[in-house]
Amino acid sequence: MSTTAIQPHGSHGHSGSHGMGVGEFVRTYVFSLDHKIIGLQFLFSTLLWFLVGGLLALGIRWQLAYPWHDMPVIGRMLFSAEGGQISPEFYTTLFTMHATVMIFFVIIPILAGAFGNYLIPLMIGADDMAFPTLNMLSYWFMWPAFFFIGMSFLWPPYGAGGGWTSYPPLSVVWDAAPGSHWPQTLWLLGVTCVGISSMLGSVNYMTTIIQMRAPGLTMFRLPLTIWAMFITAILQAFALPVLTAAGFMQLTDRTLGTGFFLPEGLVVNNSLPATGGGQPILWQHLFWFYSHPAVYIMILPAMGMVSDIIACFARKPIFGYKPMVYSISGIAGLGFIVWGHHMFVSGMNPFLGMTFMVSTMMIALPSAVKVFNWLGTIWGGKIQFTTPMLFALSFVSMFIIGGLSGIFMAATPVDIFIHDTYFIVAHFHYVLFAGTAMAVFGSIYFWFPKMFGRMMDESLGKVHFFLTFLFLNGTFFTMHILGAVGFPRRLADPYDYETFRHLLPMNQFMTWCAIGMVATQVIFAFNFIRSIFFGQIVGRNPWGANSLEWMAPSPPGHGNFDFQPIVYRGPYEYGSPEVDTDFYPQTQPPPADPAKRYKDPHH
Ligand code: HEM
Ligand SMILES: [Cu+2]
Repeated sequence: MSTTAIQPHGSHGHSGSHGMGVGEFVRTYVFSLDHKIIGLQFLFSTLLWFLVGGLLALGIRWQLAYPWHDMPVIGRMLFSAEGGQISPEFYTTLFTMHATVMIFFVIIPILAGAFGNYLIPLMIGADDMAFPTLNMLSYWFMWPAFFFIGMSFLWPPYGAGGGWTSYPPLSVVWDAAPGSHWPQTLWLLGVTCVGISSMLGSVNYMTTIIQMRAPGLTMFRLPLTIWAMFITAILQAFALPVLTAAGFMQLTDRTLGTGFFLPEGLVVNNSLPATGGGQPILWQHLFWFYSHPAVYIMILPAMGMVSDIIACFARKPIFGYKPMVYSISGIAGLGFIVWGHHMFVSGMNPFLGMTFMVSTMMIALPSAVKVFNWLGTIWGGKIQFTTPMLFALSFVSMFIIGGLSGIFMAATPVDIFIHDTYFIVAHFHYVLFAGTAMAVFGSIYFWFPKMFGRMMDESLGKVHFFLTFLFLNGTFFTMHILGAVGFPRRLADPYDYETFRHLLPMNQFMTWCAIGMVATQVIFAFNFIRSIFFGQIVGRNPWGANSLEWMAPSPPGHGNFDFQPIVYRGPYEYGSPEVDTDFYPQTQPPPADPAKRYKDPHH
């Protein structure tokens, strides 16, 4: 392993809580500039929001399985006025808040905020981010967002109900959704703050990855996690300003009487809105110009992390490293020209619809390259079925299901039939929950020993994996069947329509699977919290991995490395003939004796 000892950075931050004043505690753990602490702050906050989002989902599921039945226990607490039942207005708030929380407060910030922050400097051999203060701000901008969304939810009587997509005119006309007067405005402010937070993060990630790589770490020696974070940061930097500007326009439509998104002569609730002359469809274009790339912001980092986990536990080099990099870039590039596939039924010109259809289908190509390369990596490997590996393998297989349903929907004639049905809900839960969330779990189990210097319990981890996997398929696979027969999304009582009444038992099955899935997460929470304090203590590199973060102490001190890392090769040299171990750290110098060096037979 490499060498030159360097002075660790300024000594503050080397924990040891005794003798630490309040000011120092606040500087070290609250307004910290250290990327690791900021990453953990993001991790803890997003895991808490994950719990909130999960409970909101159970509220939705309760109504779909037992419409207008009293909700056990919590019903009386939450809506005593309605006799413990969910009202149609509250149902609207429930699905709006569930999606908002999961997308803007869980998936996006856990990938970029938690893992991006924690891993980028460590995996590139740097001591911190390029702009630590900006980094701290990016976390603290989440708090106004938490506050605004919390207020928007709790504001009596119902909270925001415009859906996570906030389509006008519903979202612009005051009180178009009952009681959404203030909550919708607060919702917009909240989402704007998340946008600012992400933007501060992405500028920092791009600069850090370009500028601060350790000596010898060329771009094509970067772990795929870092490539994915890099491309995601670029996606964010180009897509986000559009959403932020559009959100701002919606705010002024609501508060200052502009008319960007309201058509002329619109009548809502028997009153004529004062402004008009705008275009509701304009919002859809602007929103999806951000939010389609955003679905890749919600999966590319997961794909990167899964690649690292799979190579490590197959004990083999990643199959097709460069094609992987090019497909991440290809997915990101194509992601900018497909947004119209969310709008096939908006009345757009059919020719335009066709270009969106074709470009969307093209995304299947780089996606398939990635799946193929993951399979190629596993093929013939010495697979170790650790908990992180199980989650990573589940990511790959579930992403295949989610990707395939995406290709169905990309075909305009098919989508006209299934748009706004549970088929769509099935699709995005396969990519976002069965995909990204499972990758996040795998990554937590994988990098936990680095973060806390202790292991999570493997047996509990496997129980957590198998139950989650079972219940998630029970919940989400069934949605395809519902969707195929037209069961509508976002409706408090689809059974108003006689055609859907026979689907009630299927919905009850899904609801019990969903309850099982949320309950299973108690095992995870227990394991996570217990392991922070009592998990088995580990050294620097418990999994026998190659990338730089595993060369730093576990957990790394302030400034990360206690030596200057020098990089000799890429991160995937597992099973190399040059060494006796089946891994070959990026910092380990090649054998001194040239005869022992491996010669590529193709050169
Ligand atoms: C092979 C790749 C994919 C294709 C071809 C595809 C295609 C589509 C299409 C055509 C729709 C619109 C359907 C409709 O509303 O009628 C859609 C919706 C959606 N997709 Fe995908 N998709 C793909 C991958 C992904 C991934 C990777 C994610 C997230 C990680 C994702 C998340 C979503 C979400 C959240 C929606 C629904 C948004 C909403 O209406 O609320 N998709 N997808
Ligand atoms: Cu899309």
